[in-house]
Amino acid sequence: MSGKPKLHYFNGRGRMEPIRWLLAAAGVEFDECFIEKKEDLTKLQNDGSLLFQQVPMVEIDGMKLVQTRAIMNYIATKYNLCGKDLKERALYCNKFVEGLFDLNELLLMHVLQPADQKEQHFANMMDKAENRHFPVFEKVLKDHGKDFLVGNQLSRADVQLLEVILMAEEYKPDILAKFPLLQSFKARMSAIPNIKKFLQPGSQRKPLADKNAVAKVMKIFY
Ligand code: P9H
Repeated sequence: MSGKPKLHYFNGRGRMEPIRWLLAAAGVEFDECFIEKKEDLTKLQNDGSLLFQQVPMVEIDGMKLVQTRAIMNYIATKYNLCGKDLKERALYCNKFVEGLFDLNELLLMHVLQPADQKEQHFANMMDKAENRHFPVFEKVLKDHGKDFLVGNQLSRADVQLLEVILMAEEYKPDILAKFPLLQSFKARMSAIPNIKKFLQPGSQRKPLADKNAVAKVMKIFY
């Protein structure tokens, strides 16, 4: 099937944002079908489009794919963004990607925390970013001295690292202060034409959810 992939999700970051990033980095145009209210989700659930009754769901190449990681595995493999061979994929790319998913999960769930848990969640997420995840990637870049995390070519790990760096900076603008190689990585990645385009206003990149956006998500999913 030809045509653009069609992304089914609400009009916000959530679990779809890393998929949007990956498609954008691969230079793939995509359409979005936004879930605005509970009935939109119920309709997708009732028509059998969602294997586990959940979104993200992406229509691509004649398939209706669900599960964030399954969707991203397909896109990354199709567009050669997961290392050049099985070993490179296992030893580097997949491990980096899973570590980045862990940090991404903390960052993306912050807006959904109840008021009385926000402070503790914030401290934990910043601790993990600064003292667990970012030091790993700073060291990887230092040890091999290359421009990209894996095999000296752009991979999904680079795309996901840039995404979480930018998310973490929204919460703490100087979070990269102790990580000079991540600073230059960020500058380098942001200058790649497909990524540069995605970072510009008017792209399909979504903003950090404000109170109203969070309330809308809660009404749809809870
Ligand atoms: N393993 C919204 C904002 C931030 C983070 C998460 C949810 C999980 C995958 C309907 N989908 C609130 O929690 C909404 C998944 C997919 C799967 C869903 C239902 C979520 C959110 C919406 N819920 O990685 O694809 O959790 O469809 O009936 O379970 S996203």
